[in-house]
Amino acid sequence: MRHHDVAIIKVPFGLGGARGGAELGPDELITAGLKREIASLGLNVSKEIRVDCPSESVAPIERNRVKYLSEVSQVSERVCNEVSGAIAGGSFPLVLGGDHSVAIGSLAGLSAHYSNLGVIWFDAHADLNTEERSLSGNMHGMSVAAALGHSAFNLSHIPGAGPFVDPSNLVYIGLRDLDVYEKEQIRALGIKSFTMHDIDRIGIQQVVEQALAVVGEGTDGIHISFDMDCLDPREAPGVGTPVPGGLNYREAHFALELLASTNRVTSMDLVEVNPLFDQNRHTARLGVELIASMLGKRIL
Ligand code: 4U7
Ligand code: MN
Ligand code: MN
Ligand code: MN
Repeated sequence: MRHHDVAIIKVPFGLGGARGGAELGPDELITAGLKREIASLGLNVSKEIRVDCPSESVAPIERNRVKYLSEVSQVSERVCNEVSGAIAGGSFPLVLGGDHSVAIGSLAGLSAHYSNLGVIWFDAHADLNTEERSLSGNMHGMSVAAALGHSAFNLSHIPGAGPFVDPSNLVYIGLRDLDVYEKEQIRALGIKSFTMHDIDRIGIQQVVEQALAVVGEGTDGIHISFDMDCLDPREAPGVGTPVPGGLNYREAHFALELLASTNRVTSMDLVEVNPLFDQNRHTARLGVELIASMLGKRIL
């Protein structure tokens, strides 16, 4: 880690998700010992921000296409400002979700500081749906589309905000549940994707090294967006949209350890911890451990 200061940005928002509970994620991660873990790495929590999030719709839910668009927009704008402020203050922004729609704000905030940002998206899903093409209307499945500027979702009123990411600087790791439209998009845009099949075939080390070759080349920052559902549900049951056949415990840690050792990662989201489906705080504790690996924790 190049940074000594970590800004914890808690985003207790769940309206972008498929089912409630992700809004409880940030507090659960804190309770599971996140700050202790960061301190034991010799790092300093420079600030701990709690983004004010709506918990129920103020307008009637738009049921047909996209759910809670105005709430997601509001939260995105706030997260964008906090992430941008953290970077301006010299801290490593650590965004705690919340459902994955919070990443729209992260990427918007980052785009004000990086002209060529690399992004590694750890997820069972590609989150590439648009309002038009989504089968669920849930915005946590649209964050990448929003960041690529494909969605009607528009944050251009936020100073400095994007289209935030170039598809050639984006890599997926852990994919195993894609909608037809998402598959078409991945092919059409040529997004480098390491599915579970690829991880089985070449191993997580090769996957991360090849991913780094894509996001590390000519980029001025690397953002990790880590959806806990990239893990196998046996490792991480406490998520809103579990999919069998995911990363195991050591694969997830090893991937983040390898990324940490490059000293090139400049920000991270950890999202989709859903305490309502967790067992004995297992997923939150694993989330804390994985953040520690990303922040440079070594076994020896
Ligand atoms: B997550 C889904 F249809 N693709 O759009 C959708 F399968 O942030 C899932 O990765 C989205 O957890 C999952 O609703 C979003 C579905
Ligand atoms: Mn999600
Ligand atoms: Mn996701
Ligand atoms: Mn997912």
